[in-house]
Amino acid sequence: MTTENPHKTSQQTIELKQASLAKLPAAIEVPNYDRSKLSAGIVHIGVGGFHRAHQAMYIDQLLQQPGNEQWAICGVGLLEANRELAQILKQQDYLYTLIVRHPNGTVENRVIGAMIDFLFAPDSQQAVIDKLASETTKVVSLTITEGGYHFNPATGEFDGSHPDIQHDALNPAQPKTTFGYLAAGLKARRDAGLKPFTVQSCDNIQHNGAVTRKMLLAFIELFDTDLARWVAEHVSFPNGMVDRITPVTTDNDINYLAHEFAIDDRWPITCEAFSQWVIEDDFCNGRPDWDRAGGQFVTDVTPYEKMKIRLLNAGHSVLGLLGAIHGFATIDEAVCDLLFARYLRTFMDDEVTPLLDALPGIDLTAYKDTLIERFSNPNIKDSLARICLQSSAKLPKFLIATVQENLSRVADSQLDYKAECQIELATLVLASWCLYSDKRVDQHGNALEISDDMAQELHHHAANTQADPLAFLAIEDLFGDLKHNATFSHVYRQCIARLYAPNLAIKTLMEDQL
Ligand code: CS2
Repeated sequence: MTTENPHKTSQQTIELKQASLAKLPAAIEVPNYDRSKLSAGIVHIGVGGFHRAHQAMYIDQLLQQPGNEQWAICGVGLLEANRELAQILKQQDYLYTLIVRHPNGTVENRVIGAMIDFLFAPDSQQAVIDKLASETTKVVSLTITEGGYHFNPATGEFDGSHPDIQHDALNPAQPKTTFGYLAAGLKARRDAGLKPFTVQSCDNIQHNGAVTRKMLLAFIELFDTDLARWVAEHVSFPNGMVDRITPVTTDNDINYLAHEFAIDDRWPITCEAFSQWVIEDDFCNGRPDWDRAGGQFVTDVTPYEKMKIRLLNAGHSVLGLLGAIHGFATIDEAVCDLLFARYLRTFMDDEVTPLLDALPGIDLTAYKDTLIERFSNPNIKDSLARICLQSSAKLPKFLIATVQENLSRVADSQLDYKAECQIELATLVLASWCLYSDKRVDQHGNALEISDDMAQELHHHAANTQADPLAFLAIEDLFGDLKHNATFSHVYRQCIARLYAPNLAIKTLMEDQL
């Protein structure tokens, strides 16, 4: 561990590679296990920053304990956008630096050695299927984001309309999507008389295992009912709650390693110190001892995931949307504003906490205190752009579900609902999302980037708000029937009227909602 500028060096830059590990300064921890002895029992699809800060770090911890050599990771990238990552990882022997930044300025730097191969699927389709079909592959884990699961957020049913899903259903031997590859790999195993692998979702979705199972089966049903039956019977899909705040890598991270330690790592990952992984122990073909690396096995992950998604992720969205309209750039900047902090805390206390089950061993007040501390970490520059990215895939589960659950406690059109539930603070966030999608500028007129698969639809509906204040809510796939709920639409209309009034000052509206 180190605090500031500890090992400034004038030496020549060292390229991060297996052969150069021994030359790295002592302040950088390196794998103390023999990577040449490892084999990849895990194939991971979707090697983003989160996977490398979370699951790969857990495996790295495990590999430091003898007897776990079979649990290294082979990464798989399905998207054209992964081409550069594939090249960089290969060049660096799949090594990268994890920069863990504590709130007090302490930094821990560790080279993670858990990944030993990476397959870029667009160039190596058969190699990916062969890897999935290989007997040594025991677990296939996923971080493919909410959108990768193809479910309709309002109904929870499989949505097979994506052109790539349709392609894969028609051409199961030449897949493009995660589901297509999983089906091809599982089919090859069944045909070869092998046991299947476990499919372990590490995405931020409630009941991520059950959702993966339901969507994958619905997809396979489209073209091979026998295979679907076999998968339903033999494959396990454990649910899990994952947590670690991991901002997008920037040049600052690369420059930090170059300037402080003369290390040339082209894709390091920065993350916070906190990390949590709660897993249901349901693996059909063996598993790593995640609990020996800091993970926790439980029989039912439901209350943990609800707590995390409705407090942490929703809290991020509250700060993200309101903060973006205010003109803030990062989460820490937003939460260090006293009004934003109070708004967030009141939202968590009044609108979410009453819906959460008590959890043995978890003190919700302490959990919320810790969240505010984590969000305030000045060394984690988590951009609001990352938080607002793909809001259409996030908000239905993070925030809209909370509003719906609160509303279900009162009869529709009950305008004196406040004794039963609170919805004001979340509603302002949803109305702000409408403004954000409509105007695409902050309150000072600066452009806001909208990166969302539904960007056009969001904009199209939001742009009708002047004519019909409830226009945005017509997107039923996101809002369900909220538009027809008299209690909700009353509060929402008030928010819209104020958000669309001249000289918007979001903080005044926030203050008034409190
Ligand atoms: C964030 C999450 O994407 C988001 O909106 O809330 O990525 C969050 O940082 C992680 O879930 C933390 O575990």
